[in-house]
Amino acid sequence: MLPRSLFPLRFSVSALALISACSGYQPDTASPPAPVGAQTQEVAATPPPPASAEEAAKFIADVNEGLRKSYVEKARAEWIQETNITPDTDALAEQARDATMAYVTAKIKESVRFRDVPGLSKDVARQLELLRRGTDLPAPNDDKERRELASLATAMGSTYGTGKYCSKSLAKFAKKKPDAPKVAVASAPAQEVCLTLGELSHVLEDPKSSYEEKLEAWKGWRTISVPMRDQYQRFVELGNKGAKDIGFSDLGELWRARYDMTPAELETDVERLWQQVKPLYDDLHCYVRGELQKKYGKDKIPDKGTIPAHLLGNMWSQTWGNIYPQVAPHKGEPSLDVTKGLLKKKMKPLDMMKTGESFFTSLGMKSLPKTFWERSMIEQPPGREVVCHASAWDLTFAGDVRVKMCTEVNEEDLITIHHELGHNYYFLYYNEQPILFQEGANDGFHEGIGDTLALSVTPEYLVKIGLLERAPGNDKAELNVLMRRALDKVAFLPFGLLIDKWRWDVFSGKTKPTQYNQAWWDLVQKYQGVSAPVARSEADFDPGAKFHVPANVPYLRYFLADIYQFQFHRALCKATGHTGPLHKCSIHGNKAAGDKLKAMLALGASQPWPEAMKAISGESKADASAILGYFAPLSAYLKEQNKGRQCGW
Ligand code: X8Z
Ligand code: ZN
Repeated sequence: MLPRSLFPLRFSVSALALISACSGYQPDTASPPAPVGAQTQEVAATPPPPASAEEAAKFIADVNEGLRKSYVEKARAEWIQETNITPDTDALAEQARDATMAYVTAKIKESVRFRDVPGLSKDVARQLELLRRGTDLPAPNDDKERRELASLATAMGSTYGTGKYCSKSLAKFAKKKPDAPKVAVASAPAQEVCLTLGELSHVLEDPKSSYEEKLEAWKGWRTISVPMRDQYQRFVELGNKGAKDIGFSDLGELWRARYDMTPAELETDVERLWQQVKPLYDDLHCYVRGELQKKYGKDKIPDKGTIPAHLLGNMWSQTWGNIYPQVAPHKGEPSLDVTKGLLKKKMKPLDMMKTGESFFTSLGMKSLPKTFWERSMIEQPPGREVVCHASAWDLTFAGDVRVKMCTEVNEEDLITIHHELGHNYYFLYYNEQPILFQEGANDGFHEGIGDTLALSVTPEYLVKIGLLERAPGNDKAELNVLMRRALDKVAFLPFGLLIDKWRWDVFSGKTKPTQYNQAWWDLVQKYQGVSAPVARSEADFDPGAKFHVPANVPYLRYFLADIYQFQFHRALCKATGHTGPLHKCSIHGNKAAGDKLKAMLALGASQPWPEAMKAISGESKADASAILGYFAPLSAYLKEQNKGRQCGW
């Protein structure tokens, strides 16, 4: 997490926005936000004298100090809560969130008087803008409403974090608890057991679990979010109030105002990127549906239909890597079984973390601080409730970085480790910046760093570190490797887009509370070509069963990161002198690539993101040609395989 987001935040990297000569978007100053709290109300009664550039600089310096204090207090309270959820830690975290929300919102409102001051330095002007756009959840003016908002966020976060579904028929999927009897008596009637998200996810991931078991796990997890429905509705009302009070039409507009372009320009740019990658997604969807049809039959997966959401190996159908064995192009050829390698080497979560760190240090980057190893939560601790969703933390803005993960020994978590460490290294390299610049160039950059390195986890690299005996030596095996990667990276694209499409419409009021669930499934169907395996209704609240909704973490960042990481990979590979196909490149061990990366990380949010993009790639726009180029051989294969199939849904 980046402690600056105002909510159960974790990695929530906030925004940045450009005020410069060439910026298209200037905030609407015609109707300055209403003042907040007694102090500012007094100010409003007696208009302040015109502010000077010096005062603005002093204001920003003070805010940086105030933010440091407030964020650190909040981060500590949240760390304790998320690694040990109890009514007491909930209450303390809520207090800290409330205090930060009050502080940040008050400062945003105070900052209005400096906005148009002549002679502002570029840095001060940018920090003023980042302050205004940086919060994921501005507080409403009213103290009571602000506290209510903080309390709703805590309640939803805890409901998600402690959510369980109890079942007899899925009891065999529960992890053996240390105090459970070692030998199960086969004839004994099954006891009801309450399963966590991790355990329910295993049912969906397991190629041996039945259609019915998968369905029960899928439905079961969605029972945990039903109580969030009314809370979320109120949360939206209050969040929107807060956004209006700082001059945005709603919370969605605030979230879209962070990309050095207008919210409308952002939507157009995102649509441009989606149209670039959609044909590749459609081809993958068509192929995967055809292969799954072979297993489940046409009655379950009809031609030209959507894919039932519980058959793609993931609770939200967001990445499909777990069904790789069912859809591998060349089943006889060796594939990359990283999990097997990890288990064979008897690696523990800590060893996996060390492997992740060694990738970063191989690029000439520093080692993680000693405190990282002492203070991180790398495995799920026994006997207490924790938020298992992986996150990276910067507690002090001065090197106390950590991860919180319930790591399991498998390939997916090895990749997640690289993802989280990418956040931690960003923290470490922009530590010299003022707090308001201690952000990613935009939030998609923050999400894309670790993933960029993970793209270099090639067969050759795995051989180098002893996780694979031999790199696959022919085109068929190579295609298997590309397929495995596409099942994560290409499959994710529409999912990365639709969560915030849903929230933008919810925040703007286009989607009414009575339509929450229907609107969600309409988007899943439209973008992913996936549908709920059983009828859903407005008594359900399926969006709440995805972490980022109750946690209020914006999601567009992951869509952008999915595009950017291939752009970064292409640029870093160029720096290593790599020629040839992009999917064959690994930057591991290359200092020139490391230097380029470090230079970009150190900028933080001090420049508009196109400048950071230039620093690493020489390009100044997001460009999906890198992801398309990377998967070009697979794309040709998919087209060939899909001949005679009716694609689309
Ligand atoms: O939430 C995450 C990370 C933490 S920033 C584990 N991710 C998204 C998700 O799990 O839905 C990474 C990829 C997408
Ligand atoms: Zn992340």
